[in-house]
Amino acid sequence: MNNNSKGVREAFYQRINEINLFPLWEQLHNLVPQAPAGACVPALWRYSDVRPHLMEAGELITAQEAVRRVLVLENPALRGQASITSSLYAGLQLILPGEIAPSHRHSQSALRFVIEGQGAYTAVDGERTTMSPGDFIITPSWAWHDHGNPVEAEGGEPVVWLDGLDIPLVRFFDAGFAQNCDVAAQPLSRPEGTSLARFGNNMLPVNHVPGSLTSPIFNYPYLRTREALDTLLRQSPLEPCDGVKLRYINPETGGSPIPTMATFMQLLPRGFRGATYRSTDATVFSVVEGSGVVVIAGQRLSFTPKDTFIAPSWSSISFEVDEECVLFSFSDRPVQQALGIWRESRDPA
Ligand code: GTQ
Repeated sequence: MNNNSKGVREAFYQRINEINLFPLWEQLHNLVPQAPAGACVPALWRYSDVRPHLMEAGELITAQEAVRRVLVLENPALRGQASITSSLYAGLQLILPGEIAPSHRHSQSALRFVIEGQGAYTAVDGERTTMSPGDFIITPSWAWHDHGNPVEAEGGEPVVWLDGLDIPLVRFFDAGFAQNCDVAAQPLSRPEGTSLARFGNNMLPVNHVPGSLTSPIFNYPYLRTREALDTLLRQSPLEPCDGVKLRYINPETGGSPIPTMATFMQLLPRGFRGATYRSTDATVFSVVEGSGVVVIAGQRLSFTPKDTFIAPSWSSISFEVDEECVLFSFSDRPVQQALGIWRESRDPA
């Protein structure tokens, strides 16, 4: 037997395995793949399938006891990891009239995208914002936040939103801290609307000194976003893949509102047949208005309002819709861009 025969090599691998070593050359192609080859698969959650379970959860446990009453959307290929993509977490959170989800803070950044119901609020750093369907709300890393649904004269309604957090990313870095507040609802220091007035009108307070990586706006109201998309649909050429698509920004920097997550809203006009594109940021979509079909890596998925679906990294994606559709989406794009590894490719129309 010469030195490079299979048996001699196997025996060598077994010996070095004893002291936690392995030969790179057996794995190099997996460790440095020619193109993204993650486990994440395309998936769609129909809101009509999830909602009854969420409402049942509302009877099983209070928001107070659960702290956050959320059904987590797990990628079918990443079960047990609380991940919708390899870097991001998503869940549907329910808060019933009269409930408070008590104040806490953590290193993980969160976004909320309101799916159903009126009248709930999120409080962030001493200011409340009332949540309406289609609003995009953020809770910065290490900011105290609580959610509530005060009982109005009419009795109120269940409120549901999509939570997007960078939980898997922070876990990857082993960099997560968390704390509970000693009071359920944090004390308020500013009237509602202050942040939006200060930062949400293409202006900044004259002596403002940027203090964090996260946007000082914490509710980006749907009404304004919708109006911008509608105007652009009538006045500008369509982008062949995206229709009309805008990204949310931190007005201090022009970058993403949250350092770890980019967020987008797009409008697909009636009869839109989109060109195919792909990008390295696996993307979570939430359907705001309209029904249609998305083709992800050759799989046709039909969507209707309030559904959630996911396009994995580097899988081809295109839209085919008969009705006008509005889609919210988020991904880890700013992290990849900061690292210089983000890529995108678009088919010519
Ligand atoms: O609302 O603070 O879905 O801390 C998961 C973890 C929501 C929240 C989640 C959280 C929250």
